[in-house]
Formats: sequence, C-alpha cells, structure tokens
Amino acid sequence: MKRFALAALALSFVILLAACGGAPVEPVRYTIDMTEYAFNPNTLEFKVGQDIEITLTNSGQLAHEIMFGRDVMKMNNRPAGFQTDLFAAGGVEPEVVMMESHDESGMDNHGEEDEMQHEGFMVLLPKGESQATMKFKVTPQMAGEWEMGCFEQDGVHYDAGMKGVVTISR
Ligand SMILES: [Cu+2]
Repeated sequence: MKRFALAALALSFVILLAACGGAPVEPVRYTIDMTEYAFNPNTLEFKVGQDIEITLTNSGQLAHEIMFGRDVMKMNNRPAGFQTDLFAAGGVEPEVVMMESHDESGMDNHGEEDEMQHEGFMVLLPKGESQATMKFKVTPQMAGEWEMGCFEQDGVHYDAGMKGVVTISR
C-alpha cells in the first residue's frame, strides 16, 4: 500500500515536470500599492530573463508615481529622480496600461514641469482608485541593485520614505 502511494506520487511528479516543461512561461506577478508615503511591498526580486507584470494601485489620498533607477539626482537640492534609469540601462520599454475610475488619464497628468524634473520611465497614478499594469522582460544589463521611488511634491514623498529596493539577479 505504502509502495503504491509512493509510486503514484513519483508518477504525478513526473507528469507535473512534463507539464511545466512544455507550457509557456507565466510572468512573475507583483502588486505594489502606493500610499502616504510608502510602497507595499518595498522590496522586489527579479531574475534576468523573467517576464514581469506589476500591477500598481494607489490607495492613498494623493497622487503617487513610481520610478526605477539608481543614484538619486537633486534639483534645487531636492530629490528629483534617478540619474540612471533602470529601463534605459536595460534597453527596455515597459508596456503600461492605465485603468482608472477618473476621467483624466495619469499619462496626461504629467505637467510640463514634471516632465522636466522626472527623467526616465515613470508611472503616475492620480489620487483615487487608479490602477496601472506594467509589463517588461528583465534583460542581462538590468542585473544588480536598484531602487524604486516616488518623487512627487518636490521630493517630499521620497524623503518621507516612499522608496524601495529592487534586486535583480542573474
Ligand atoms: Cu508618492
């Protein structure tokens, strides 16, 4: 009886392995919620070659954004983005889909001043129940330690702790 159970277990394991081998790779999914003043979760781990799908939600009272990079750049002595953008470094342009309950789109919400201050890839979620999805593939150039951050309101959000760590391994 016991031997039979073991054999059945081994067989189901083999079937499972076969199924995994043939199936297309599912993206690794994350949901990051933004509030005052934090990302939850605030640590992400990717591997080179992975397809990533991140759903961004804003359950806070203010507009929030997310940027990925390293070496914070300052403007008028305020944190204003990253000197090196993760996606520029990786040669990747994430596909972004906005889903909002409001009329105005987050993309249109970039003031010109914001564009100038925030170089690099950014998703801005207006206040309210806005949501966005971003998809990309992790390239070898992206391996290393990176940061994510929100630089809204002249860097106040970043200084208040709206940041996180992104670790990308090979
Ligand atoms: Cu913010």
